[in-house]
Amino acid sequence: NKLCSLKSELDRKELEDKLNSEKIDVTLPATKIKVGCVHPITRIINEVEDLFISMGYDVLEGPEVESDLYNFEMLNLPKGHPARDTQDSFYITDDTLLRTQTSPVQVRTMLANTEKTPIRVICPGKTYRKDNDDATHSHQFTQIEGLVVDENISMADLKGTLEIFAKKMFGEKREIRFRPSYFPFTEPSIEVDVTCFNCKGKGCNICKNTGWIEILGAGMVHPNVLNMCGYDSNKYTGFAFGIGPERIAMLKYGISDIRNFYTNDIRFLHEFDKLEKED
Ligand code: 2NM
Repeated sequence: NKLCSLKSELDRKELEDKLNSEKIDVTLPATKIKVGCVHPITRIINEVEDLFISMGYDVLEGPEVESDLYNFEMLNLPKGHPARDTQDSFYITDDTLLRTQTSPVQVRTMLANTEKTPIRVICPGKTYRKDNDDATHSHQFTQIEGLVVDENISMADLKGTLEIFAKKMFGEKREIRFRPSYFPFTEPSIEVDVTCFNCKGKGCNICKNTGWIEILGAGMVHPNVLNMCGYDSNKYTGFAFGIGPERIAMLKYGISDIRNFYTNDIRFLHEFDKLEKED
């Protein structure tokens, strides 16, 4: 009997020791787990994709290593054109290079569409140009190019589309204006301004006191491009536009140096984490 009570006393002590040593303070703060966040450029691309998908566009991607034919020739930039200078592009061989824009994806789309059904696409992705990096230039950047081809597509369709884009990205009260410009692959070509979202048109340092900010380039697809891509330019017309997500992000978030997007300073990237949570 003495043994029995000794045993139960020892068992009790063992349990007590175990409970004491394995005590968990449930009031202690949890160990913080570091989580990543969406890159600001990816945020812009996602936002633009969502908008155009809601308007019935498809999102298409294509190769970053392109042929000279699709990157230049088919876009009405014949051999000898200054933009084709080897000084400006990353050539890999005589006729392959890192794409300088995402329009070769649209060339591929038109060529593949033998049925000539209406095309409504945006093509986001990485692009490359042999620039010296500074506050406003990066040798690798991103683009979102849009293309609509069908019968009876006009400049008015382009204007309505870009107005919706400007309002979505910069606020419902924004207005846009077209200025004549030049691109080899569009005719006529335009540059698009939006009324300044900062000063609402009064004039400030963002809009350089003009009340307007340039946001993108666009135009009606050049008949040469349509014809080379297998379309009868007498029957079909189209519009195209090129958006620079870096530029949109710099304007929207007030970032003055493009290199911030590519140096991957965690403190910079996490600034956008806060915005993410507001969504
Ligand atoms: C821009 C400006 C104007 C453009 C043209 C084409 C294509 F393939 F249809 F010919 N894609 N994108 C275009 C037109 C791009 O970027 C500033």
